[in-house]
Amino acid sequence: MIRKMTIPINTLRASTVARNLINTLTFCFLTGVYTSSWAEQREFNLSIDEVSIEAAPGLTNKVFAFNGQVPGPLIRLKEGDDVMVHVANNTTLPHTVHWHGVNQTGSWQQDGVPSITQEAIQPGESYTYKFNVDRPGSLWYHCHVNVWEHVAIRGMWGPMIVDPKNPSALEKEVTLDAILMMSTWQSPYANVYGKGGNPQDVSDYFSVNARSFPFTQPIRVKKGDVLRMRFIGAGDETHQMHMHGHDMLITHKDGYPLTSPYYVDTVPVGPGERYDVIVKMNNPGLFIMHDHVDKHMTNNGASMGGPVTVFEYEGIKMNDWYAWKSKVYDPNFFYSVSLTQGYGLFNSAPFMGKIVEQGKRRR
Ligand SMILES: [Cu+2]
Repeated sequence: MIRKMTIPINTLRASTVARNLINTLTFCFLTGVYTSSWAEQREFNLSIDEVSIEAAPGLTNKVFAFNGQVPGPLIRLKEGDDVMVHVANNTTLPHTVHWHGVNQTGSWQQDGVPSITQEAIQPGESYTYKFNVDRPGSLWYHCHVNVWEHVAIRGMWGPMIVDPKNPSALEKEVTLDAILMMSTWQSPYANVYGKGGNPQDVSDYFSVNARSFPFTQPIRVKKGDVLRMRFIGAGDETHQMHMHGHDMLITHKDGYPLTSPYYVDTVPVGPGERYDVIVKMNNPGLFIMHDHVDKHMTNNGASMGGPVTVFEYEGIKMNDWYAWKSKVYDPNFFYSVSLTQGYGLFNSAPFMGKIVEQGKRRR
């Protein structure tokens, strides 16, 4: 008598998975190709919401905010990952999302440009983007509809950091990471959706991570730290970011590693640009970093404002007259905490705005 043999489905599945894994490992070992075998599938949700943020003293600004915050959430990936992002437009105007720095090889329809690669996502509608992150580095994402308003003065941008498969020796030394997204504001349109950002309009507030001094934050370090700052030109003006007391080694431009990294004390961050700099924190004290376009150091003409931070070394005494003596410290203002937490999408509560009520959305 032949005994009927039954194998539970789960066991079959498990053995198939194990066999595939062994095949993959063998393939990788024999060929040295690790790319596709280790690519992760990552799936995220992004909403676009109408909220207002307090960008500076006296400036409450209505924005179109990814997940209700400006900057938008940090998206952290690894080179080669396959990404799916579901975007829900909860606002009163159309938008798209462009993944700036992703080359969209073989996936040009995912490039997020209205009337070129897709129809804009209408109010109340959703859209799913699928693409492979074929380039590592400091990337970002932003709307591509009426960019002079939505991107320049309405906060539709966020960071997307793609780790390289093979970081340099210096990159491996980094002990502290920070993301600095530069932009400007036009207060006459702060409360008027659908207007602003035209050539005749003048920016009167200037910010890093959507806040102007004193609403910005210090970067707390200790001697021996190796700090990487990723500057992103998210707005419409060039910002000359000048760090006191230290040499900044520019290692990457627009996510690409430089064959000859070079030292600067001022980084020119223009619209769309990204610069990665690595700084050896070896000079204890309190050192400012600020925009050297002097008028950017004001809030609506009043000094001191704008995109300012201070490197506060551990152990340095703060005098009573120090501007940030009583500052409530947010260690994640430059996404420094999120950047230690691996891969995924990271919201940040302090960046969240207040919901703009229905009926008050338009002028
Ligand atoms: Cu938009």
